[in-house]
Amino acid sequence: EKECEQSWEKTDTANLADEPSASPPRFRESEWNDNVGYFIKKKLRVWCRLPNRQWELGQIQSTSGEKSTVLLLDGTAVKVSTGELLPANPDVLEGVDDLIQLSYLNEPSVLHNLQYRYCHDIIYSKAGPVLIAINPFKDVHCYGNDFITAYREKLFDNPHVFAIADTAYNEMMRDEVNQSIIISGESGAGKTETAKIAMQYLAALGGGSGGAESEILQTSCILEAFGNAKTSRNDNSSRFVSLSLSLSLSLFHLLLSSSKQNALLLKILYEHYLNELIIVQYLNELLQKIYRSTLLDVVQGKLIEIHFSAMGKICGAQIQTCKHSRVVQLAHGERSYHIFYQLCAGAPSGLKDRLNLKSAVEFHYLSQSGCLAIDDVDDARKFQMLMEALDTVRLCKEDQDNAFEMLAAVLWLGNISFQVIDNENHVEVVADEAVTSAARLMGCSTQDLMLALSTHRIQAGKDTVSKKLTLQQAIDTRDALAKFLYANLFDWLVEEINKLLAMGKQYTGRSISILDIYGFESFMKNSFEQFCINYANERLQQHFNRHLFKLEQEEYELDGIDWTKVDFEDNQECLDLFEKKSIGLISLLDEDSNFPKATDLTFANKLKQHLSGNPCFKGERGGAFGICHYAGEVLYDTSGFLEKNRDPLHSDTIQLLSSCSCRLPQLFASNMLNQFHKPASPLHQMGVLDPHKQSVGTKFKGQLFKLMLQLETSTPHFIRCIKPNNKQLPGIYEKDLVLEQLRCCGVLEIVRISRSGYPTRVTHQEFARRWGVTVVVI
Ligand code: AD9
Ligand code: MG
Repeated sequence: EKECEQSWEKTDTANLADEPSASPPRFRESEWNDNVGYFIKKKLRVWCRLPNRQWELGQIQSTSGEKSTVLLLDGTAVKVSTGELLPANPDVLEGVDDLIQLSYLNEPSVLHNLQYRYCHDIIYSKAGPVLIAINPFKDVHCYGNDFITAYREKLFDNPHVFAIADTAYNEMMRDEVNQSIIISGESGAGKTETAKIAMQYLAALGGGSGGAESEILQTSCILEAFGNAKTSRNDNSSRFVSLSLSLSLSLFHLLLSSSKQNALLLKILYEHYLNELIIVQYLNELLQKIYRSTLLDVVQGKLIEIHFSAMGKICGAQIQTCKHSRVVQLAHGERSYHIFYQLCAGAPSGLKDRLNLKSAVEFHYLSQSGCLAIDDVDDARKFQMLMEALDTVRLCKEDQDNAFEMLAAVLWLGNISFQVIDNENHVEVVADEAVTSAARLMGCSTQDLMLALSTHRIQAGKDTVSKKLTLQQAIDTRDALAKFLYANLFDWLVEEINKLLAMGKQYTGRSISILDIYGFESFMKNSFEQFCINYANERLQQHFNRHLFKLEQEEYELDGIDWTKVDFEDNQECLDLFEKKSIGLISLLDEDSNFPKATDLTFANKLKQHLSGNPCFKGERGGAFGICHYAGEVLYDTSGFLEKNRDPLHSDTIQLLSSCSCRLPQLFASNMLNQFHKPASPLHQMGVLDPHKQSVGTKFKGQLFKLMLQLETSTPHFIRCIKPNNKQLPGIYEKDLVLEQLRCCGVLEIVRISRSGYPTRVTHQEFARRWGVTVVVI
């Protein structure tokens, strides 16, 4: 807090409410040199960049040639070149709600304005149409029912998530167009909290139709237990990494069945333009024409879609998520999904006995990272809350028990160990408590499980030959089984909740989707997981750019407005790097994943060979490569890339699961088998898509594609969450860190566009509908 306050001691904040008309005339920053004299005469404040690159406030005392003497707030005088000065805004503009209102729009002014507000616990600001939310890392007391009422009744109009949710709601009701609230930001910036705050508001607003709203709010608790984990960046980080089958396939099927022409056109588009949003728009139009609706079923990250009745009452919700890979391996200091620790700490004794549960430290998957607890979090208490939430969404006791059995099975699988039996490193499973418990919980015989984890059956002509696995192969098989069970459990749970949320309700098609997508990540060591996460963020960034820069400016030009184009960072090159057919990162990865002799190192070399021409790619020594993302450069380590992309699960394991007597393993296995035995669709026959060969990376690309499709059919509202420090502590505002985040989401450019653009817009039809006069001739 102290750090925050110091810089403001000498600033006059008393006349915040004054008319901003007292501000000097705006001039372009390029005209600054001509106006220095004016600043001296009027004793106006300036930003002065010191040798340590930090900007400080001061007043110009004198100027000679290229140098100016500036008196800083702390009384020291410094001599700097005039190029190191920028105009500061007058006191009356201190802490304005919307950055648009600033007379001088330079980086230090924007940073200062946000910092000023942050120090006064005002964490929300506007940058034109975008809401900026700076994570307070403490309770800022602005989410109570009194605030909800005040925003609803328009007594408050200062920036807030509630105000965004209110606008989305009103626009949905008024224009009958679906809305989306897209929340982005780095890991730990506050996206999930913001999504919950938006849900809280919408639930309050649309409540009153039989308790659907409380069910919806309770889903957060369940999703977080199963989908979130502690990482080094965030104690409650959302870890939804997609491994599931691309549902965009079903979209293609639908379209194909509609017309042959469309199919051909699609094929061409797919082959040439998959990395362009053109196809998304095209599909959209097609969809709207053919079905008069949008498809609302897939996604990755987390998308909560809240449905409203024509009267604006909540009539249900659907959650879309995707699967993860955080069960078997953890970095030091991180945790696996919260639910495991909650179950170990909070299960009542009867359940504990049935599952043969021990404390978390005794399970290898949990103890390996040296981190079992999170400060100030009581896992046992959280488990009680989870049980209550499961009851609220009406998941029956039997299903709850089945789910807990699967969790315990995963934990016991992790404790299974192997014993080397010959000098070729072949192994047998150690027959101990771990394997018997895992087998019992899954509902198979211990013998079968031991066999499935230590041998691999191969079809040789008509005979089946059984081959023993090496230690590493056996460990991989065990881990793949654990991951498979967990990923399927999560999907099953979400599906069950969706069914319960939809039960007995008629959807009107009106909805507000809240997208909370995992943030951009850059660690010391970045692997396949970060690769997927950052790719998703890159796609979302393009959606953001398109709506706030490209479309907006195109509209001004179309309307013939005299308009100087504002440049923005286009990230198309980076997306091409990922998506380009045959020579994109994903294609090259697929190619090597299917090539038995390829290694992580040969993969890295192949990338260097093919991608060095793309300015966003940086070949590094050894098995590493760098990507220049919109948010900064990230160095990736290829070790494990090929394996993670292949997602190995032997048919032996699937067979084992189908033979289990417990319901869930059986169900998971049959889902898996169904996927393989689906009749080939026309697109597959055309050779456009082949789900049998789809790798993790390609499926992920398909899911993202579908997400963009859904977002493109709704009116977007953007919230940018900012992380003010890496310590997860309140009151610390690290300017460089904030600036980096503001830069990479183009806040300054958005403000520039918004303040010279239209304040609002409606089409002729909308205008006529809202304000038109009906003439009745009698
Ligand atoms: V990640 O990409 O899932 O790793 P998020 O979702 O961006 O990340 P999250 O919402 O989990 O971050 O926020 C991190 C922590 O910041 C929370 O656990 C809270 O302790 C804290 N936070 C975030 N927003 C608020 C807020 N509006 N008020 C109080 C907040 N605390
Ligand atoms: Mg999150």
